[in-house]
Amino acid sequence: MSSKVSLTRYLIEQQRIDGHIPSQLRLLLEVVARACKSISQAVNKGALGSAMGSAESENVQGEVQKKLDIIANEVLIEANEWGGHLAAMASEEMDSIYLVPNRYPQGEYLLMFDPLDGSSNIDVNVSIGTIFSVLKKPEGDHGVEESDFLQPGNKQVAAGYCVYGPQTTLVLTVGDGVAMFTLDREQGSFVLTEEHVTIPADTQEFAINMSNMRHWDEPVKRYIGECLEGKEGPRGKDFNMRWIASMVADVHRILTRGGVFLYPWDKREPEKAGKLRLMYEANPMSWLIEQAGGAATNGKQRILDIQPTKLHERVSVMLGSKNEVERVTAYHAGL
Ligand code: P6P
Repeated sequence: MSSKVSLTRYLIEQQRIDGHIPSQLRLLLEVVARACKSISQAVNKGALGSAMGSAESENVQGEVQKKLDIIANEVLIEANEWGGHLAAMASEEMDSIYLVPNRYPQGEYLLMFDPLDGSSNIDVNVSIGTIFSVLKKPEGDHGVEESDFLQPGNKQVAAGYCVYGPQTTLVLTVGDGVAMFTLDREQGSFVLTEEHVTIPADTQEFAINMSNMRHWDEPVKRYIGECLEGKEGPRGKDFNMRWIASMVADVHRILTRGGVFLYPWDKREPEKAGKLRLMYEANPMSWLIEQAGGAATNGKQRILDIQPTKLHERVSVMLGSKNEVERVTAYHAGL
């Protein structure tokens, strides 16, 4: 019988192979995975639990919070604050950073997360997920400040998400490819179900919210317009479209079968660089996509090279199958 490889065993064996996972980082990833299991349980209860609906409050993004947004945020904070592996955390649901209380040992890592991405889908039973990104705290014995988090995505030491769909699947990279772990509810543990995930360089499937078409910049209108022209147009092939309005679910599909995802800047709020957040949505997802052989840009530069200036800054996102991302990026350069 083929023995199942648990998340713990995978992390230990990976550490032996390439030393990418020091013990404190392994502890961090296992704690985050355990927190995702708890969030999955709360999400799966649905209307049978007491966590559905709006929390009648707004987050720093000005978005109405769902009860589960707040619960997921609290689960991640409580799971991680005492372990001694973290110095501080940051979340889409919190205005400022969260310092590990002095009563707990301080660690060397910074954890950022969107505790429940796509939460507008909760009440209609569509897949949602948790996205997380891990940085190292900069050297020095100063206390942690918000500026310590403002590192480009190419400084991440781990990144991943957990998608709460027909299966609960944890997807992870520490810089040596992408691995997927499916929650075995009978055993209560994540089991390795895919590793060395790769995305085909070409695709015939794009993901974008078409209702915003009239607001897009010309290069995006040109790119999507050519996809819509199909076989008769310059692309010479037909395209299919998907939009789940849950980045985790759309990215999971792309990691599973290829595709291209776009949430570009548009004219509705021209002062904002885009809708999605750089630090805890675009950066972790872009690293996963690149580790699987794809590409991720903001139309002008590699997302992972963007130097952040604010914790909750937004960014235009184009990611997925390499040849498609390179094409839409070239259109932004007028090519
Ligand atoms: P729209 C969810 O709110 C989210 O942040 C992403 O997960 C998703 O891709 C996007 O916004 C959906 O945005 O404008 O289509 O509802």
